[in-house]
Amino acid sequence: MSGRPINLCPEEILTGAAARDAVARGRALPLAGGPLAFAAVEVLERMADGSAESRYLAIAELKDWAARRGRAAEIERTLETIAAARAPWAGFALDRPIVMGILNVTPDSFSDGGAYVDPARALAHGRAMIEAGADIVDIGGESTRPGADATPLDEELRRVIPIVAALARDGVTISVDTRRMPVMKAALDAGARIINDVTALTGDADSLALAVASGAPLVLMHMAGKPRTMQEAPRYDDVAMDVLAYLEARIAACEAAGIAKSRIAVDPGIGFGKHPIEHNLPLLRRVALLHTTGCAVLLGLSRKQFIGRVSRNEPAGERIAGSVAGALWGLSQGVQILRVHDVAETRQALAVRRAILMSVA
Ligand code: 8Y7
Repeated sequence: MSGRPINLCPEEILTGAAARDAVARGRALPLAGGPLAFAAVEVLERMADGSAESRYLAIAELKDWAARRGRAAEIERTLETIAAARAPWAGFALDRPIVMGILNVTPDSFSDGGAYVDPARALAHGRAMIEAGADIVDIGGESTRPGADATPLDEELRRVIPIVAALARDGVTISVDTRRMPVMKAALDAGARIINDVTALTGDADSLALAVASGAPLVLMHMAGKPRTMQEAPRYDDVAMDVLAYLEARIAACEAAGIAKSRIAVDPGIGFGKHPIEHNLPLLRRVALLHTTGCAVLLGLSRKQFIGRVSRNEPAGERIAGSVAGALWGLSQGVQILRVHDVAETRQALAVRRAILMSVA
């Protein structure tokens, strides 16, 4: 049934026994098959001018509302997708938060630029993040900070591949942060397991075919425009609906090429072609909208600029508490994977959250 695009963002998210009880009584549905449940949704309906009209409906009200509009079957399918258990991703069951630690082997990254260009220091930092509780180490050799110039391919390979190979020899699960097919291929050959592409396989004409052939799990991130120019004039009709539509199109392109959805994690791309306040904040508020893809959701907000903007304009190194707060927000919305610089601090916060949630059976 066609009509105006309608998206559902899970709301009234419950935890623990309250979640189980509400699901058992049919008042709520599991959120992505996890321990949280949602008892209501924000219905986002795309208007003719592109903007989103919003209404909040309890699950029971939603069914009547959809039936009156002749959209009952479609809304039912969407709810089923949001509620369904997620397949394991990259060998992780997704029954607890997955922490991806960031290892930038670049001279010019915004938060740790230059700290880990030296291979010995990069290796030590990768190992320290594993010690601190990282599940994955994300290795990148090209800065995607706003305005950054492209790194020559041979330079990106020279920075990334030796570190991938050394950490892979330790048995570390590695994702490679790159938009270039030759870097993906060399990294997978050197022992990386996961492709993390901020261009969602649009940045290199050969990357989709490589992703298909490799069988590797993927992170597809939303970015508006290219890093060089993305922050110049980002604009959206409705940022959350637009990001979801882009990611759905990229998932469809991957599926058409032969990639199973279970291999894909989606990511809203905080800070990539987004105004720090006007776009990042409503996108984070509605991050649960991404569960309608049926894929695992990865969130990367560690040390990003918006944290300083909503606080006291702290520099990147002083945004750790805000980063942890944002990570906890993501978990409260059912996000399964967190990409962070500060693994120990994030792990501590997760342990406290988990202990509180588990204290009442
Ligand atoms: C992200 C990312 C960066 C992110 C994913 C930074 C490479 C800027 N941010 N990859 N990469 N998600 N998947 O702040 O948010 O680390 S680079």
